[in-house]
Amino acid sequence: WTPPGVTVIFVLGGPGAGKGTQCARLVSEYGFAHLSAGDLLREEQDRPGSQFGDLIRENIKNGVIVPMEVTIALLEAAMGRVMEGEGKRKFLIDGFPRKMDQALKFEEAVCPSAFTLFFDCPEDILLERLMKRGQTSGRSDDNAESIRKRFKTFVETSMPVVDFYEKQGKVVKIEATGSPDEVYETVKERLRERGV
Ligand code: UP5
Ligand code: MG
Repeated sequence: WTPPGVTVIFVLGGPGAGKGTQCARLVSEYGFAHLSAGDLLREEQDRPGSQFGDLIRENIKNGVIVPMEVTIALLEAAMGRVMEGEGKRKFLIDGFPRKMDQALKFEEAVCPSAFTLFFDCPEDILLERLMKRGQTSGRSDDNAESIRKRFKTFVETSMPVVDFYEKQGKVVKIEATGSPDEVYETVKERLRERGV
C-alpha cells in the first residue's frame, strides 16, 4: 500500500541506547517523522476499550516482544496518519523490528527499509541510564528485574535482526556511549556518508 517516495529507516539498539533521544533530534533537523513502536504500544495499552491492553502490559513488563500483528498494525496506521496529516514521507521507525519475523513481515507487507541505524552501547552503561530514568519515568519496565529481561530479549531475539541487515550491508553502526551531543554528531556524519 505504501505510496512511492516513502523512506523507512529502522532505529535499533539496546534498551536505553538513546534511540528516542537521537530520533527527537533528527526530527527537528531533518524533518523525519518519528514513530516509536514502544510508544505506540504503550498508547494502545492505555487506550480505553483496547482488546490488546492486558497483552501489551504483560509483555512490556516482562521485556518480551508483543505479537507482531499488533505492532505492525499500529505502525501502519501511524504511518498512514502522518502521511495524510503532516504529509511527511521519511520515517524513523524506532525500536522495531526487534524480532526476525517482524522484519520480514514489515518489509513484505508495508515497506522495505533503506537501512538500519544501530546504536551500540555496553550493558553496564545501559543499566545505569535506565535505572536513573526509572526514578522518574513511571515506565513499568524501568526496574532492575524488567531491565534484565529486556537485555536478554535484546541479545537473543533482537541482535539477530541487526546481524541479518549487517550481512546485507544495511547497518549504520553508531557508537552510543558518549554524551547525547557527541552521539548526535556521529549520527549526522554517518547519515552524510549515506547521502541523507
Ligand atoms: N540518555 C540517552 N542518551 C544518552 C547519552 N548519550 N548519554 C547519557 N544518557 C543518555 O534514553 C534512555 C535514557 O538514557 C533516558 O533517560 C535518556 O535521557 C538517557 P532513550 O533515548 O529513551 O533510549 P531508548 O533507546 O529509546 O530506550 P528505551 O527504554 O525506549 O528502549 P527500549 O528499546 O527498551 O524500549 P521501547 O519503548 O522501544 O520498547 C519497550 C518494550 O515494548 C519492549 O521491551 C517490548 O516489550 C515492547 N516492544 C515490542 O514488543 N515490539 C516492538 O516492536 C517494540 C517494543
Ligand atoms: Mg525509546
